[in-house]
Amino acid sequence: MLNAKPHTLTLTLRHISAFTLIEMMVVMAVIAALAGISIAVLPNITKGNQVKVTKALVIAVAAATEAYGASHHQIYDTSIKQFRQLPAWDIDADSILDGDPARGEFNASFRAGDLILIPDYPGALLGLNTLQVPDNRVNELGRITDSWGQPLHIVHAGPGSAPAGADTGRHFIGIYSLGPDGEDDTSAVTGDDDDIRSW
Ligand SMILES: [Ca+2]
Ligand SMILES: [Ca+2]
Ligand SMILES: [Ca+2]
Repeated sequence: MLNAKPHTLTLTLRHISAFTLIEMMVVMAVIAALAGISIAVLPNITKGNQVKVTKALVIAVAAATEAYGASHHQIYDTSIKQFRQLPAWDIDADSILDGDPARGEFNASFRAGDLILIPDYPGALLGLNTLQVPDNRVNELGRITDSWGQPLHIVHAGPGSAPAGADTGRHFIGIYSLGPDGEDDTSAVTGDDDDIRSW
């Protein structure tokens, strides 16, 4: 009995030591797993926020263009010396939302709807006092950009030819972002359709 007690005690200590080591390894494995999960989840959370921010932006821009009402601007084209009716907000018809005249070559006081006398007029949108866009969302050309730095796009459509999901009964103006993949899926889907649209 006298010899048995220390022996038992030794075994118990060894048992505790071994168990603690296994526990520590389990805890470390759990921490490693959680860290791995966090790293894997983080980009998705960020992407989700970027999509939300861009969705809010395209809706705000669409609301401002909608409130303005006009689907065309009358432009005096100095190259042909006559007036032309050009699509409001995208007078060069490249589907990229035009920029801020104050940042382009047209550097003068300006109100949306003013007559434009130069052919390379960069746009009217940021001249609207109904639209507030943070400076970090406007690029060097004065164009409004999405969460991935790409300029927003615009689609004009006459009654009956508006894109799917839009009100087709009137002239339609929609604003969209190319989305995370940077490709235009509203004109032609490339891979997944991840475009972020106002409609
Ligand atoms: Ca354009
Ligand atoms: Ca896209
Ligand atoms: Ca795509």
